[in-house]
Amino acid sequence: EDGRIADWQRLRYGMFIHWGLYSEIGGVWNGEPVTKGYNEQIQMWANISEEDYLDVASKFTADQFDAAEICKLAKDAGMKYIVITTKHHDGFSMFHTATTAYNIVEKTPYGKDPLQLLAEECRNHGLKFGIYFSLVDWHQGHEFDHNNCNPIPESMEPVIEQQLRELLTNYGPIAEVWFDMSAPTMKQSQKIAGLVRELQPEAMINSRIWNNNSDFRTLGDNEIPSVPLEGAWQTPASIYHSTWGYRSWQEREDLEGKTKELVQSLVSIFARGGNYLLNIGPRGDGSIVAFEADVLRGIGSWIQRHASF
Ligand code: FUL
Repeated sequence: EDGRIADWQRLRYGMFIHWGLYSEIGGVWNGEPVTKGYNEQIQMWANISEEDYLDVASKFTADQFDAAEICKLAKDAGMKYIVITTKHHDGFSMFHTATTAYNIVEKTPYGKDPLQLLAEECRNHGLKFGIYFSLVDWHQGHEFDHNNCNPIPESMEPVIEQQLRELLTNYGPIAEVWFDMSAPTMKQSQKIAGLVRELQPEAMINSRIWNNNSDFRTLGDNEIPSVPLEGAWQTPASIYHSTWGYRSWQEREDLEGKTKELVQSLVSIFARGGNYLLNIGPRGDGSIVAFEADVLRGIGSWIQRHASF
C-alpha cells in the first residue's frame, strides 16, 4: 500500500485555477466575442500574434489578485488543495523563470511572482499546493494539434526540465503535478516523471504524462464515470464546461441550479471513488467572479450540512 496515494485520495476535493494573459483578454478579441474553443486557448483560436499577446501582457496589472482571498474561498468551499496554471499552452510563464523573459515578472506591470504568494498562503491555510504545467508550448514553436498528437521536440526538453526544476524547488511542497496536452515518448515521460520524483517525492503525477508514468488517472475534461473505477483517479471540472479561463460574456446560469448540479457531480465522483478538481477562472486583474464564488460557497455549505471527509 502506498500511503502517498491514499493520502492524496483522502484530499478528495480541490480547486483548479486557470489564470493567465488569456484571462485579461476575457474572450473578446478586436471587439468581437471569440466563441470557439476554450478561452485559455484564445491565442490560437483568434490567431493572436505574439506581439499582440505581449501587448496584453503590458496591461496585466493583476491589482486585484489576492492569494489569501483565493485560499479562504477554497476553504469555504470545503476544498483541501489548489492546483494553478503555471504555464498554459500559450507558453507564458505565470512564475519567475530564468529560462525565458516570456514570464509574468518580466513582461507585466504586475512584476511579481503570484505563485510564490499563493503557495505561501496555501501553507498558511493548511491547503496543499499543486501545479498545472502544459507540455505544449506555443511560444517555443509547438504547433497545436486538435487530435491530441503533440510530440515534444527534443529542442524543448532543456527548457521544460529547467522550468520544472524551478517549479519543483522554489515553491515548497508540491502535492500534485498536472501535466497537459502532449504526446511524449516513453523516454520523455520517464525523464519528466523522474525529475518530479527526484525533487518532490511526495508529489502525485497525473496521467497526462502518459506511458504509465503517473500516480493517478485524470479523466477527460468534465468526465464523470457511471460506475466506480479502480485505483486513484480524478475528474477535472469547469463550472461552465465551455471554458476554463475567464470569459467576460460567459452566461451565468441560475445559481441554485448550478450549485445543485455540481453537488451532484461531487457526490457521484465521491461515490465512485474519485477526486474532484473544480475550476475557477479569475479575471485578468486577479479578481474572482462573484457567481463562481457563490457556487463554491454553496457547495461548501452543502458539504458542511451533509458530508464529512
Ligand atoms: C485541457 C486543456 O487543453 C484545456 O485548455 C484545459 O487546461 C483543460 C483542463 O485541459 O486538456
